[in-house]
Amino acid sequence: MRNFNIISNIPFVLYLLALLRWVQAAPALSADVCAAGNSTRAPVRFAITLTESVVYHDGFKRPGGILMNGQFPGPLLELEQGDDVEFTVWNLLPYPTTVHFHGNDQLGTPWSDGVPGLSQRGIQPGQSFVYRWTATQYGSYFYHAHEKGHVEDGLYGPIHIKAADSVERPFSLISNNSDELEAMRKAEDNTRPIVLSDWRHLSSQQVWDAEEATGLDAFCANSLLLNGKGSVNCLPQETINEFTAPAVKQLLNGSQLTDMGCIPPTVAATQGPFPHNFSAIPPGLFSGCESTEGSTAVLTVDPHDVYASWDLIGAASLLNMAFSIDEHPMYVYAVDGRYIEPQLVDAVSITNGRRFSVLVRLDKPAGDYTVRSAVNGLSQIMNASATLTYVNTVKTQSEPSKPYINILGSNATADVTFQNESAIVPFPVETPAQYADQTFVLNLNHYNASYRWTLGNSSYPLSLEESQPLLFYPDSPAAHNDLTIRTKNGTWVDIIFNVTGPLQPPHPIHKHSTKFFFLGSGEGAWTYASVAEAAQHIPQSLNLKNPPLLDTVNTPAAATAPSWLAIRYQVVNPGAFLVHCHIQVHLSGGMALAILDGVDAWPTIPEEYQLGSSC
Ligand SMILES: *[C@@H]1O[C@H](CO)[C@@H](O)[C@H](O)[C@H]1NC(C)=O
Ligand SMILES: *[C@@H]1O[C@H](CO)[C@@H](O)[C@H](O)[C@H]1NC(C)=O
Ligand SMILES: *[C@@H]1O[C@H](CO)[C@@H](O)[C@H](O)[C@H]1NC(C)=O
Ligand SMILES: *[C@@H]1O[C@H](CO)[C@@H](O)[C@H](O)[C@H]1NC(C)=O
Ligand SMILES: *[C@@H]1O[C@H](CO)[C@@H](O)[C@H](O)[C@H]1NC(C)=O
Ligand SMILES: *[C@@H]1O[C@H](CO)[C@@H](O)[C@H](O)[C@H]1NC(C)=O
Ligand SMILES: *[C@@H]1O[C@H](CO)[C@@H](O)[C@H](O)[C@H]1NC(C)=O
Ligand SMILES: *[C@@H]1O[C@H](CO)[C@@H](O)[C@H](O)[C@H]1NC(C)=O
Ligand SMILES: *[C@@H]1O[C@H](CO)[C@@H](O)[C@H](O)[C@H]1NC(C)=O
Ligand SMILES: *[C@@H]1O[C@H](CO)[C@@H](O)[C@H](O)[C@H]1NC(C)=O
Ligand SMILES: *[C@@H]1O[C@H](CO)[C@@H](O)[C@H](O)[C@H]1NC(C)=O
Ligand SMILES: [Cu+2]
Repeated sequence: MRNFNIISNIPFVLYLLALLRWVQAAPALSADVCAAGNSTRAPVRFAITLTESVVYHDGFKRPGGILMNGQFPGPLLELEQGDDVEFTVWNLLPYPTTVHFHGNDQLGTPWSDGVPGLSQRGIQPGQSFVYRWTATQYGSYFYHAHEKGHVEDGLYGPIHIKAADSVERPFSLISNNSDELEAMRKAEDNTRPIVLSDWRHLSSQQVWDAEEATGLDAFCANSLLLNGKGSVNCLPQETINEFTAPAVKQLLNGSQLTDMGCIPPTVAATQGPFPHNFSAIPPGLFSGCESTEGSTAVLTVDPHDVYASWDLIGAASLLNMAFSIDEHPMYVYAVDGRYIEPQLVDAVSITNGRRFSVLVRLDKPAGDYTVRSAVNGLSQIMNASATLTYVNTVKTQSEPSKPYINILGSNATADVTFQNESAIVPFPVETPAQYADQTFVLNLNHYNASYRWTLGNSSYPLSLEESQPLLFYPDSPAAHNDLTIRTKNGTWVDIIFNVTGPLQPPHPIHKHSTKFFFLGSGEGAWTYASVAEAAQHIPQSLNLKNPPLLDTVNTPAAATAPSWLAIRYQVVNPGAFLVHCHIQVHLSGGMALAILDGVDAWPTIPEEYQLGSSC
């Protein structure tokens, strides 16, 4: 035990040493001189120092981890709606990087969106960058790296924005009892994050190098983490085989899943008709499971509070996960930082980039309950667990807790209910314009290699992260090509994601800047010129009345046929923003597109954000 503590403190010691080194070498801090904005309220100042370290998140020794102020996940940023924020990133990593505020609309501050090649240049080693923005929205968000695959090295942390008092809560749809309502409000005020992520034993650079060397889509992770903690629990091959889904067995054609529970890269159907070099696959990419004894996250609850509230944050880089707390149903009351009519469910399925805010009633016998997450999807069999423990009370629980979900992330018993995305009703309802001014159809497919992807007519090269940021050069030749779309301010825009199949996993599509209305999705080819035309043929698949407002949504899996997904938004925030797949290896492989929103009303960039400014 003592030994473990010393090991877990090494990153912190390194962080202090690094900080000391930086303080000696750093130029005078210029942030104050460059401070902008005329808000009467002082801005909330928050700073993270990025350092590289050997880490042991799942008990496996992993060089090249990223820590934020010596921590992982990064420290919680807590705000109140309306706050102005000054988020400073000190980069002590040996390479440039940027930080993005996932789901934050960056209304009026497109220069703080954190996308290299679009809104800024990478923050160089030893340099800092101040992201200034306003918390116009409330709810659950997170910050994460947006350069190369740094998010896979652990650069992420939670953000919670307390809703203004004037914003109506949906809690009276759960109960009208005043004690219950007070308990729910109090729980909401004390919302804590549960960061769900996946973890690889190879660094993001090693994963990318391996993709280039093998030509393969590296769709396999080493472990799942809950609040940054976890273990590798190699399942016996018989268990893996027993749980292999029939559809996967068919793909495997007589072979079996790897010891990491992944589809072997030699299964041609999943990697597409492209050349591969299997001898360049490093150990641990698809197989080579090594069990570890890592640490377990503990969530404490006090039953006197009656309710607990959590932000479930989908910070994975690769995998879709099911999540549940044994014997504790959850009221999902917000999705992607926007209230909904509460849905009472036993389990949720959470994709990369998605956030659910949930209320849980603490009415079970006091004791310990297993918190479970498991990959749900066909690509891998893997799970993780944490513990929910009742404190400040006498424990009366008599048996081990009963699971809602199994290691496949499926219902463990017949009566378990999953959150249903199609049944989300926003609170309050907002209605989009009934017709769009412009429609873009973006094709999602492989592009010349298993690991390269399109979003639209072309594949967005990773090298563009190092080019001149388009926010500063909206009229350059680079801003007029297949890698950008252009919209006019105030107009309504439809984007149809046309998954041209065959055999693609769901792609978690994330749009930067303001949220979008999720109009619908379906299986089969999208053969329509517009949503209006589609609505005449498949009205049941499109919701123009009370669609959810989201910033991240999964395309339907294209298992045997193509699939599609339609979103609509109004352009209100001129600037250069990315829309992309939130699976990091797909984003690195080009599944991204730049939206030059409101090119006719382009913003004037403040002095301190001009390229080459010393701020
Ligand atoms: C701040 O106020 C000054 C003086 O009133 C004004 O000139 C300036 O444009 C304002 N700046 C911002 C960022 O609003
Ligand atoms: C609480 O009261 C409101 C207004 O009368 C009603 O719409 C709502 O359904 C009630 N909630 C519950 C849980 O009964
Ligand atoms: C399945 O395996 C058999 C025997 O090895 C082989 O003949 C056949 O071509 C395979 N089918 C596919 C779809 O790969
Ligand atoms: C395949 O990878 C191996 C190991 O990295 C390498 O030695 C070999 O040259 C590669 N083959 C081709 C055709 O690139
Ligand atoms: C996965 O689930 C099994 C069955 O509940 C459990 O024994 C195991 O500890 C879980 N694995 C991890 C890494 O938590
Ligand atoms: C899970 O739910 C499905 C659909 O309701 C049901 O068919 C299946 O039997 C359930 N699984 C278990 C293990 O009960
Ligand atoms: C999900 O909700 C939609 C819309 O209410 C409904 O049509 C569908 O049957 C629900 N699906 C499940 C699995 O309950
Ligand atoms: C991709 O493949 C197409 C043909 O399928 C070819 O025309 C194009 O040049 C290739 N692009 C790259 C970048 O290799
Ligand atoms: C893709 O190419 C077609 C044909 O040239 C064009 O009509 C369409 O606008 C392009 N789509 C995008 C998103 O650039
Ligand atoms: C962009 O359009 C929105 C919505 O019509 C409007 O509120 C906003 O003022 C416009 N912005 C600019 C810079 O014109
Ligand atoms: C959408 O994808 C289908 C293939 O599934 C393709 O035939 C069609 O041309 C695509 N639509 C557009 C507008 O590119
Ligand atoms: Cu993807």
